[in-house]
Amino acid sequence: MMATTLVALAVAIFLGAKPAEAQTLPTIDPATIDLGGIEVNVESDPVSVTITNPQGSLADIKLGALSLTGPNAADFTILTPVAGITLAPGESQIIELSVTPSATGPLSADLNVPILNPLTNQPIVNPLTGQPLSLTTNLTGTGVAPGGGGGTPGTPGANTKPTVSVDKPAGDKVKKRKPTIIATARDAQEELTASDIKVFLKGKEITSFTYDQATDKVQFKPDKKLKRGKQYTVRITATDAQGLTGSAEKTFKVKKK
Ligand SMILES: [Ca+2]
Repeated sequence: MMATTLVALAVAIFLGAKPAEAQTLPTIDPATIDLGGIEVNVESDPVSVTITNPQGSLADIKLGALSLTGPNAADFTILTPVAGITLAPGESQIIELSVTPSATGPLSADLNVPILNPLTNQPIVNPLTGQPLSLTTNLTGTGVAPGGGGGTPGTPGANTKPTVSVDKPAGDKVKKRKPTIIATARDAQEELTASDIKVFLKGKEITSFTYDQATDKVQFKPDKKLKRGKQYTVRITATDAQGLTGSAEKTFKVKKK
């Protein structure tokens, strides 16, 4: 008996039998969300929309199975499973979503929230359109290239590879058989550490170098005396946290006496 009465009431309201009651339709807020620039294959921060069954509404509503439609629906994720939740008059439900762009360029999708009659589980008909009542928020954004940016809002600055240069020997000849070799290795985005740097002499890795973070200087001496009249190549690489590597090489000869 009670249930029948409520169904009749709900239908009457949503059929617009009483024009004043039409204002008590559930709402979704906001109607549009721009997520801005999001790096490709990186999940955005969550954004939220709120479904409200307004105070003054005379019937409960039930949220149906949420869906995403539109050209980039597959890139968006509904983080809050809310299907089946019933909202009494005055109650709200927040739905969180995120986007993980699969490609660069504009993104667009619609979140659709069907509104059901909790007693029948059937869609409530929007009295204004005669169509099943479904609330929609349009989500937009832009997939941007990793490390790219070009000033798109919300885009991290470009990452650049470390810069490396060999300072000493300055020329292509050295007198000493154990010459001091000095290089500079720095990164524009981060403070490098010795573990980011590799030093090779004639292709063999040297681990006895020092790296001074304050001056960005790499310094070492060969373990063994170099041979006079022979040519040597020193190679120094530096790799940043993102895996970008910069390097420098210098070839020099040990002078004959
Ligand atoms: Ca860098």
